Amino acid sequence: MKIVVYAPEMDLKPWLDGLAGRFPAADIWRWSADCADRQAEYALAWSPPAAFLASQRTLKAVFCLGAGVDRLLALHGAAGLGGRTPLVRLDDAGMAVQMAEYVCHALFTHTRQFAAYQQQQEHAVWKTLPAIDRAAWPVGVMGLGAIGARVARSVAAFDYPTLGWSRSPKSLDGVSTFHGDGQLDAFLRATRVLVCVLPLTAATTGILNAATLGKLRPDGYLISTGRGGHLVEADLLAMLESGRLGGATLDVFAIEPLPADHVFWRHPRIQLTPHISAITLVGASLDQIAGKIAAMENGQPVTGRVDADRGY
Ligand code: OXD
Repeated sequence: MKIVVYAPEMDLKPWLDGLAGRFPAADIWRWSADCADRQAEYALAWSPPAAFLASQRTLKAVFCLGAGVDRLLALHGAAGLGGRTPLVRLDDAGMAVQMAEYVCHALFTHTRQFAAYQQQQEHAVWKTLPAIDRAAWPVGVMGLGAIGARVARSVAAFDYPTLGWSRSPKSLDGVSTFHGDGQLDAFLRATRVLVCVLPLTAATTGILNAATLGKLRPDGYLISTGRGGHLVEADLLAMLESGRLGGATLDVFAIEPLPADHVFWRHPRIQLTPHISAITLVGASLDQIAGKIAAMENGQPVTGRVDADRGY
């Protein structure tokens, strides 16, 4: 078996070692432009250059090493692989629990006023701030796939009124669900803390804008961990400026790494992190990928095949 790996932003050694352990007889290599002629049956990739997939002509499948497939899907289509070579995403692989943890942390930091307690500590002030009324903090989660469902269930477990919005109808215990364009307004109007874990597709690009954020309950809050392309940055800044939104926690940006002179870095009402809300776990991901390769070799179907028309 021949397996090629390329993810310029990741340390590839554990991936190559882990694959060698799982497929001792396989020929496994790290792609580079110098060996672009070498043809593989399986590719594992994250944010590769266009030349990577374009150079591969005998692939049986491409595995995406991150949660979001938008960038790889574009290259997959451009390389003419759509239709004949499946692009396969990870099924959770330990990312959903990390995302739930991140979102809950951002939510609690804001609602439980931990920034204010931090300031109190700096001045040795011992003072109890008023308890929160959870009913006044409905949380709406956009995207209810494996990751969004875990996020919504985690938030609901802390008794925050929890809503969820997805493209097609979904039902989740303890979560009021909405779907499709027709129910987006009702979802937004009932939400105060908006969490976006949607995939980035043509339909979701720019979905966090003045019109949608403007429908949130007063003193709303945004937690954005899907993709930077969901957010119209100028609209967020204007809404923070006008006081229409109380703040935001952002993990993803239109341009990554976020340029050092970007206004978000020093904005008093923005908390940000460098795209770490759910880090790909090598062991869990390789276990899944190895299982899927074994299934494909036996002519069995695999889960997580990306639908190019849907965009995820
Ligand atoms: C992603 C990831 O898809 O980090 O953003 O996995």
